Amino acid sequence: RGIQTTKLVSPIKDQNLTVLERSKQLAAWTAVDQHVKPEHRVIGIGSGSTVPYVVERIVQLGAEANEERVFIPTGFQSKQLIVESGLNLGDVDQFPTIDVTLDGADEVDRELNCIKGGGACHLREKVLAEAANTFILVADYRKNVEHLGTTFKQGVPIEVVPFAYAKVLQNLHHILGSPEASLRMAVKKAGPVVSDNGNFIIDAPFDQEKMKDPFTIMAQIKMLTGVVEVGVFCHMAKAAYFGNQDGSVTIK
Ligand code: ABF
Repeated sequence: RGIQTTKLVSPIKDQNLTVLERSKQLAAWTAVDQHVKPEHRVIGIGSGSTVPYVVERIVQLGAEANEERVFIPTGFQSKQLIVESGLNLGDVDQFPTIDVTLDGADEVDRELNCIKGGGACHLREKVLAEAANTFILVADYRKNVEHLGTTFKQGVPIEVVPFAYAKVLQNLHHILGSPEASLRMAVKKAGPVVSDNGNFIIDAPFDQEKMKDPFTIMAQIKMLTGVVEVGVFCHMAKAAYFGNQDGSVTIK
């Protein structure tokens, strides 16, 4: 598909934010303004540090409309965010069709493929992306890349069932050629990171050439027994919004 990059200059001027935080806010506010429609009743809320600005804007714009809406979280963090913002909380098993889901990303390429899962939430994030009629990415300027694996060096996040993690690691090393794949550990190596689903996370770096074909990487990893979900999302997003350092927003 031909992706057009459009730059908007946002009117937001909040001097209390750092340039990076402001860029996240710009992306989030612009995306909400363009994609959350008055008639939308079911809205998916993703994870990460950009998404709170999505909720901030939704709260600002729609006190009345929000009373009629339900918000579906991708994990513990976004559940807290929804509840603390006074919005109605729902679940995807009650609402398997979502009008629009807005979520962050670790990297987005020129085809709108992305790496997600730096926050260990990519399984639920993919479910909500798939359930949505419209899936929108919001991110700061660091995430806007030509090819995946350019700036996000920790690799492809992979959620695995704990019983299978050693075998999956071995297969990633030997079969898929990711010798540096490793189990993600909690701060101070207190133990493995455990996802909201009770699973472990592996991070698997691949070389630049392999990452140029993200669909194949994703499909090959997903075939490994014990893998629950891969943090590569191919052709799922309708658009991506990146806040820039100069106060503009790039839309892909
Ligand atoms: C989630 O949060 C993830 O899939 C991704 O790992 C991360 C992006 O976070 P941030 O908005 O903090 O860059 O969306």
